[in-house]
Amino acid sequence: MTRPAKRPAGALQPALCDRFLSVRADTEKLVAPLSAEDQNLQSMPDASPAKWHRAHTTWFFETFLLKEDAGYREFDPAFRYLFNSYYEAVGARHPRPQRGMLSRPAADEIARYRRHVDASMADLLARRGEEEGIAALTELGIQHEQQHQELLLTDLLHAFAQNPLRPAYRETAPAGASAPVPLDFIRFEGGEVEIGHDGAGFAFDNEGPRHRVLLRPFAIANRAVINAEWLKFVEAGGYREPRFWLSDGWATCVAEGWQAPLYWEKREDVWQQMSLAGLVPLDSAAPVAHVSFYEADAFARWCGKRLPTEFEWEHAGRHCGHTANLRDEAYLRPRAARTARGVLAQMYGDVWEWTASPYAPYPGFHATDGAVGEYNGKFMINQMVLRGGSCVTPQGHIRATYRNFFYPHQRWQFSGLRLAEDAPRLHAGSGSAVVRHSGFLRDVWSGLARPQKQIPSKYFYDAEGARLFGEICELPEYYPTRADIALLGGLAGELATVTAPDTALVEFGSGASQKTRILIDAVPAIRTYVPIDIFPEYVAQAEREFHDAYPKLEIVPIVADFMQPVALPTALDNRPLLGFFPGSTIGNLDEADAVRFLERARVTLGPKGRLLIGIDLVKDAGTLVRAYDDAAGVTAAFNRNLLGRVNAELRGDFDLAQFAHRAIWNEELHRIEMHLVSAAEQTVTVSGRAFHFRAGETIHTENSHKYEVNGFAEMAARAGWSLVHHWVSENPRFAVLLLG
Ligand code: AVI
Repeated sequence: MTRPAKRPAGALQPALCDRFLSVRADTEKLVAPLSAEDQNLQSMPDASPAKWHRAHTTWFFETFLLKEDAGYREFDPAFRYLFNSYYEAVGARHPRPQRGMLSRPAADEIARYRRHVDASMADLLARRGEEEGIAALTELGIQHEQQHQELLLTDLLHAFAQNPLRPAYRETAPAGASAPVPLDFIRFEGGEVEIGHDGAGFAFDNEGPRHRVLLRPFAIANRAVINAEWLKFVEAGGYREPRFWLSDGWATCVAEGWQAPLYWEKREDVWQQMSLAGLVPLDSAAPVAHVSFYEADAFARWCGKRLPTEFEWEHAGRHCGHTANLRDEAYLRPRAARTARGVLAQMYGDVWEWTASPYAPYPGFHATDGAVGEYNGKFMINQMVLRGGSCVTPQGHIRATYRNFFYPHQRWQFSGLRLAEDAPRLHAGSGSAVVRHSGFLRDVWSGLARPQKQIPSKYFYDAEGARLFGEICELPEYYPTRADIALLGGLAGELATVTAPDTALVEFGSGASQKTRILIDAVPAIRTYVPIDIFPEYVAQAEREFHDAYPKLEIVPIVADFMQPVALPTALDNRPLLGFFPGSTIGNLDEADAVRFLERARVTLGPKGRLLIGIDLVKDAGTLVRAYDDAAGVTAAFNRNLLGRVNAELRGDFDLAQFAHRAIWNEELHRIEMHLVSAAEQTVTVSGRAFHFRAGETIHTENSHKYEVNGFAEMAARAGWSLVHHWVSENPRFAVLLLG
C-alpha cells in the first residue's frame, strides 16, 4: 500500500491540497484488500482493472496539471499511451478491452507512480494552488478520481461475480430482516421550474447551464423499487412477455437471455445475490440493483407507472435534504429504506435511478476548449441519464443536479429505479401546494366504518384547505394566530439574550413559515434555519423566500414527517438547536400523539436542544366556540372542504349541502371538537364502498386541545422536557413555552 505524500510546510492551499491527498489516499484504502492478481482482473470491455483505475486517475493529474508545470519530471513516457482513457486530443491509447493484459507495469510500480504524482501535485499546489486554472483542474481531478473509485468497486464486483467461489471484497454487516417501507407516491404540482446547477460550488459541465423547464403535475415514489417487487415481476413472467418492453429492449432481453437482474442466482430454490460481501441471500426490502434501462422501463410499464424524467427527479430531489446509504456507510450494497411512509427516501445513495431522459446537452451547453472538454460532452448520444448516486458513491460527491449516464443495455452499475406517474390536476384553485394522497383512502374507509365516524384532521390541508386556513387566521373570532404572533413579538428580545451564538432554528411543520420571521428578525444568534415539513413545496417555498429575505442565513430544508425522529444533517452536530412549533398545532394531536411528538422532537434536537412551543389555553366556552364557528362561515367551509377533497380525490359522492358544520366545547376532555352533521338519512359512496348515515349522525373531523401551562409542562415532562420559561397573554389566553 502507498502512503500519501506529506503536504510541504507553508503550502498556500491547505484545504485543496488536503482534500487532494485524502481522496488519493481513499483510492489506496479501497485497493488495500486486493491482491496483485485481483487488481489486474478485467472481466469485460466495459469494466477496467483496479490497477488501471489507480494508474489512470494518476495519469489525469500528470497530463492535465503536472506536464504544464515547468520542471516536472515525467514518471514514465510509456504511461501516456497505457493510461489514457478516451482523450483523442492527448493522443493514441491502449485499447480499452485489453486493459487486463497489462500485467506490467506491476502493482508496485503503479504505487510508485502514484507517490511520485502525489508529491509533485503537493508541491505544485503549494506554489501555485491559488491560480484559478490550477485549482479548477485539481478539483476536476479530485472529482474524477472519486468517480473512478466508484467504478473500481463496480468493476471489481463484476470480476468477482465471474469466479465460481463468489469471493467477498469485504465482509460487511449482514442485511438483517428489514421490513419494507410501504410504497407511496408524493405529488408535485410542477409548473416552470429551474433545472441545473447554479454555479455555487463544484459541478461537472454537463450539469449546466441552469435553465427553466415546464413540468406537468407528477407524483414520484417515496422510495426505490425493491427486490420483493421485482421478484413479482420475474414470477409474473415479466422477462417472457414482450408487450411491456421497448423493441430494442426486448431484442436485448432475448439475445442476452435475461431472466432476472444481473447477479441474481437461485441456489437450492432460494434467490441469492452476488455482492461486494460475496454471495448473500436476496434482501427483499432492499432496492433492486443491476438492472438495465430496458428492464427498468419494462418493469414500470408492467406496474402501470413510468420512470421519472431527469427534470422531475431533480425537482423532487431538491426537496430531499438527507442522504441515504452512500459508500461511507461501508455497507457497499443497497439497503432497505428506513424513513417514514410518505417521505422521500433514498434519493441520494443505495442505487442510481434510471430516468426516462436521454443524455443530451442542456440549452446553451458548450464543451470547454482543450482536451478536458472531452470529459462529458462527447458522450451526449444514445445514453440515458441516471440520478442520485449509489451505495458505492463517496459521501459529498452527489447532489440534486448530478447527471450520470449509461447505455440502456448496461447493468453492471448499481442501477435501479424509482417509479413515477402523471398526477391529475387538483380541483379548481389548487394553486401550487402539494398533497399527499396515498393512505387517504385507507383512513377514510376505516374512519367512516367506525361507530363514531371520523376523518383525520391532517387531511384538511390540500391547497384549498390551506387557503381557507389562511382566511381563518384573519377572522376576528379566531384569536390563536394573532395571540401567538403578539406573544412572539414581545418575547423575541428576551429570547435573543438566552440564545447561544450560531443557533440553528428547527421548525416542525414549517408550513408558510410566517411566524419564523419574527424570531429571525429579533434573534441575531440564529445562523441557520431548518424548515421541516412533509409537503415538499412548502419547504421549497420557505427556502426561496428566506434565501431572498435573509441572504446571510443558512437554510437547510428537510422534507420529513415531524411525527418521526428526523435525522438532521451531520453539519448540525454540536450546534445549539432551538426547535419551534408555534400556533398550538400540538393541540390537534391526541395526548398519546402529543407526547410522542415531544419525545421525537427531543431525539431530533438532542439532550441540549430547546423547544419553543405555542399552546392555546382553556377559556370560556363562548370565546372558544365562536373561534371555531365564525359568523362568516369560513370554518364551516374549511370543514366541508374535507368532503370536497374526498369527492375529488377518492371518487366520493358527498352532497356538501347535506352536512352541517358544528363546533362543540368538550369540557371534560378540554377540547374543541369539529364535526360534520348529516342533515338527513343518506348513503354516501367512496371509491365504490357505501357508508350509511342516520339523520343527525356526525363525522368527527378535528380536536383542538386547550391546556393549562402546568398541565402541559407535566405532559412535556413525560417526554423528558422541563419548563425553562413561559410567556402568557391574557384575553384571550394563549401561551408560549420554552422547554429544555
Ligand atoms: C392548525 N390548528 C392549530 C388549528 C386549530 O386551531 O386547531 C386548526 C383549525 N381548525 C379550525 N380552525 C382552525
